[in-house]
Amino acid sequence: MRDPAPSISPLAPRVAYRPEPIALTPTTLAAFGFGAPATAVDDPRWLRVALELFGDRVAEVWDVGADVAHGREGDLRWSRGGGWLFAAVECHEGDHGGTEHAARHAYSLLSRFIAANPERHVQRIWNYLGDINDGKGDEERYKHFCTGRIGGMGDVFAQGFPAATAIGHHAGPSLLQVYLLATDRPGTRVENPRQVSAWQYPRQYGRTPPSFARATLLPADDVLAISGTAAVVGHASAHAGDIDAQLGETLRNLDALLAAGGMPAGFDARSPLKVYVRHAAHADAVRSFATRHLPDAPLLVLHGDICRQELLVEIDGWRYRR
Ligand code: 3EB
Repeated sequence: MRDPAPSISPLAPRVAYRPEPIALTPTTLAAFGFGAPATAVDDPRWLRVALELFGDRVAEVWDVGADVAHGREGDLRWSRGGGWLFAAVECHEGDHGGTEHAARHAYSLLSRFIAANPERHVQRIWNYLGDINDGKGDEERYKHFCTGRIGGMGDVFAQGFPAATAIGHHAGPSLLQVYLLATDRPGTRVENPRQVSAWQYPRQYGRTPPSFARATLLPADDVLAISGTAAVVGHASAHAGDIDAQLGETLRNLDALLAAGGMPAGFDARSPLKVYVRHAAHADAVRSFATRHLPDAPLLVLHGDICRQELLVEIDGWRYRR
């Protein structure tokens, strides 16, 4: 006789990069295109992130190996299956009275939706806004975003912040895109011993410190979801103006995060990564760094602004144990 279906948790979503166009299947939780539309896909699980790709047109696909339901509610779209939940909000700052209020709106919608669902443990969240470094000092748009984000987070984030990415796109100042991965069981937050936790950054970085964890170990401990990671040591930006030195420092931070999360060392074929590059002229430097130091990692290179003006590059992604 066959064993009954095991009651252990389903595996984390598998993340893959595939040439566009892609077909969404019944077990696709979410899929992402990048840059200007090539293919129109009318499905709540499909999101076109407003960042241009360097290189061939590739989509990112999350598969949960279980049937997925999906729908839309106003600015929010969602999907769920196998204990995992994807939710995304796209809105326009002009409809909400600016960056801070749009961020508060997006996070309020997401936190209210999450609180009403069994998949209420937010593990990972991505934020893309336009002209992220515009504005001086405390008036920088990223800093307004940070204030609106914490204002909209609500109780579902009170247990601890998820891992996150916040990057500037070049599709105009108005569009805000926020999407997340949540699950029905808690994960484990991981901080980087080389870095001050973001929520403890000193006042010089803004009134509202950024609310994110450096990484989360997803339930079942089989994958580390890695936040946007840059050349930040302690709380300071290192190697201003030097792309190669920032890449080296970023990789030291990533290695330290793997160790802190109890993951095997190194980034191999089980480590899909994304590199966000501020200046198009640095894309080649990123490629040659990756060829030398990350030869086996599936890699997307995207054109995006990092939330501190002096930072030229940031890397995020996943590290699967097996
Ligand atoms: C840093 O280490 C770089 O505001 O959600 C990285 C990842 C950064 C996420 C965020 C910001 C965020 O502070 C910036």
